[in-house]
Amino acid sequence: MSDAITTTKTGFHIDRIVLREIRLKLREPFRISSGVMAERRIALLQLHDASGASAWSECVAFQLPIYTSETIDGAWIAIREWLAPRVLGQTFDSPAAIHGVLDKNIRGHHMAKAAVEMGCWGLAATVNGSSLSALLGGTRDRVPTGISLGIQPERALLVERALAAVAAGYRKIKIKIQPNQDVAYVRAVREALGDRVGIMADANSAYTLDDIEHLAQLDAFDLIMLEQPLGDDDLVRHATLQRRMTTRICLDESITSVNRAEDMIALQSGRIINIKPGRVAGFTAAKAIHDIAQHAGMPVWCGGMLESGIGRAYNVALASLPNFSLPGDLSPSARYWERDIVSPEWTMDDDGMVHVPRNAAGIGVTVDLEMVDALTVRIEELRP
Ligand code: OSB
Ligand code: MG
Repeated sequence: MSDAITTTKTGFHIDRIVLREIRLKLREPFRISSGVMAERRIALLQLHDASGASAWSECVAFQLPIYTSETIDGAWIAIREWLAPRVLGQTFDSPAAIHGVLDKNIRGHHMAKAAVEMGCWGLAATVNGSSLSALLGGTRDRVPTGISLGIQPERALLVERALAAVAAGYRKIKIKIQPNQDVAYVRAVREALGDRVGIMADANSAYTLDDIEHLAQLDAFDLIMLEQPLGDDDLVRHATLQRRMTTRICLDESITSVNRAEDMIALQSGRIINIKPGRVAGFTAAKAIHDIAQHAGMPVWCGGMLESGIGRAYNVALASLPNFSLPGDLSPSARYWERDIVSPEWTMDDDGMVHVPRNAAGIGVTVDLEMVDALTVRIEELRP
């Protein structure tokens, strides 16, 4: 095994892909400004090569188009009909080649593309005996973790959650906000927590420029950042808002590609980027955005999509790159699920750090196939 880990080849061949949907109940419903989720419908891929090696990946699209336009059902069709056929039966020298293969003349469908593209990174790591983090160029073996707290019906409940999160060791507290549950909620958390830990807010596009003076009130709370206050595709108005606020704006939904990240930097639409590999069509674009931001002196951090332990493995590997300098939304398995589908489950130490599995080949966790089979509601085998 240790011999394999030192191998530097990155080639792989994709024989077949098993596409399935599982349903996994969240321990409690998660509410953002655009909707609420109580259960995750998750598309999982298992990519197989001829030697019998395989790697799992996860499509992060939600059931409903409340975050971006993608949905699990649309992604299912995109993967089966257009994306998987481009890689099945093919040999590739490097997973870095996959992004272009999937992107050519297929618009959008980033989360579907990412599921295939990242699975190829996972397969390359597995076949070639490298950890996903090392294959990607990650440098750290522990990454700091923040928690994203959904919108609560009352301020007191939010404060209670925030205090518990700080006690658990989290390095950053992110508060979901929406009109009428914003300034007073943030103030309550800041008063309860003092300056023990960084606080931020995420609006998931709930505001318009008509709210500019209202949003500027958030400047009073010394937030690390305000995430995606305006439209998901709106870089120009975010620049106007950023000029009016001292709080740094972080873009999430708006950054769908390397070009959008360049545009954000050029237009000064914000000062921080939340990178979710699913949103940008996979690791190749995620790493390119990381590199561009690093060059521009702009911090990035790794967002989350309420992933299972499979998606989390990819996020943790990504977050081990050097410019992921702010804590990611990388909560441990137990924050989301009664039981995760991987072992070991993802955990966080008392210092709020997640350990990057850099000593194992592949994604670093083992999938509990019995559990996944029991949760599967549909399955298709894709062949060349
Ligand atoms: O905007 O980052 C977001 C969850 C669902 C939809 C959008 C977002 C989120 C989160 C959760 O903030 C992050 C996590 O996985 O813990
Ligand atoms: Mg967000």
